[in-house]
Amino acid sequence: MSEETIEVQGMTCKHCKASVEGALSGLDGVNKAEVNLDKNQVTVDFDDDKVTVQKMKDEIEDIGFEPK
Ligand code: 9UX
Repeated sequence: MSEETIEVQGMTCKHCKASVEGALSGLDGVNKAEVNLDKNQVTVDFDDDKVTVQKMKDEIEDIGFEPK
């Protein structure tokens, strides 16, 4: 398992938080995703044999937020 923190712009309310956490949690290989709204970050625990940071960023973009 690996842990990575991704900067994400555009998350302002608890529904944004839930959307990003839900989308990332739905990816195969993601164990846990937790958004910190104050910091504009999502911290993800994942299996790096199954999923990449790029794939997670693509997913965040697909649902309308801006990963950095
Ligand atoms: Mo809250 Mo987020 O009303 O795109 S869902 S701002």
